Amino acid sequence: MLAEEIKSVAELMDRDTPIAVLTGAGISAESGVPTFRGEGGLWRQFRAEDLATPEAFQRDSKLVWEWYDWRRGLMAKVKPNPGHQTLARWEARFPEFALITQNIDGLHAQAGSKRIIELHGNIWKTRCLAEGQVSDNNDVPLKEIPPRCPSCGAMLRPHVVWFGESLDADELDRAFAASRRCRLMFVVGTSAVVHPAASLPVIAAQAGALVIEINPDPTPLTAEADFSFRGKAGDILPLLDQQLMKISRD
Ligand code: BV8
Repeated sequence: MLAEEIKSVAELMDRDTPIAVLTGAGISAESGVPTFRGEGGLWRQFRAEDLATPEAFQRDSKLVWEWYDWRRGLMAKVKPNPGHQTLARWEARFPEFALITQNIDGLHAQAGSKRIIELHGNIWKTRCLAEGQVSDNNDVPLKEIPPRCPSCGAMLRPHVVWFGESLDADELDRAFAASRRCRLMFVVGTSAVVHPAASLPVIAAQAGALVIEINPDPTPLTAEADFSFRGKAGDILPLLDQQLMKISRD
């Protein structure tokens, strides 16, 4: 069954097929990054939804920065896994390939992906609350909490999208366009509950794309997916890649 499904999907992946991939925290799970809603998704007694909000930052910027500093410490120790690496290879193989991620861990870029639509920002970037400029910051641990803008002294915030905040309009437009354009939409390692990201596979399907889900657990998207691989990203993506290589050799 799995081998046939892998073969069927690989046979759909011609070089000129426009492909879009939406990834979530699950693709980084095998690298050791805790997911949001799985075990280890908690931090002290808090949930992500309690801390990743402008209200939480307003109320206690030090606590929110401590959480991000802890996550940055974790993410600094982990490496991309074969799931990330396969997607970086596919970007080079398929002329029309869009990688859309909800993740802020930077692992797709570390794996070699160049064109990444980061829907929810990036944990390795800060933004000045006064001037708005975005800077890279890879200090682990942070030199001071909360960090301050070196040019104006105002407090910095993580350059990520919190619950209740709008996503960057350009990034979101690129994600919608890629979802409408693609003929295959892979949905890898997401519980498909956070919007507007969770609407992208629906938009793709409505535009005529086939949706392929890769997730050890079923999600609200499973019923809509044309293929649903009950497996880990680090296993299924390399299996698809091996089949692709086999087909191009034959
Ligand atoms: C917005 C950055 C307009 C910060 C994040 C009701 C309906 C629709 C929407 C809403 C609603 N109520 C509220 C909303 C809006 C809200 C939302 O969607 N809430 C949800 C919880 C219902 N959305 C927003 O607020 C968004 N903004 O809508 O703007 C607006 C403006 C003003 C007022 C209202 C609306 C902003 C959302 C962005 C939030 N920021 N991250 C940070 O990370 O610190 S979201 C956060 O969750 C991460 O980005 C994460 O990626 C994302 C989604 O989670 P997943 O990636 O799916 O991770 P999760 O742990 O859930 O699942 C992991 C999956 O992997 C599981 O399925 C597991 O089985 C699987 N897995 C595990 N191991 C593996 C694996 N898969 C493959 N391989 C493995 N080895």
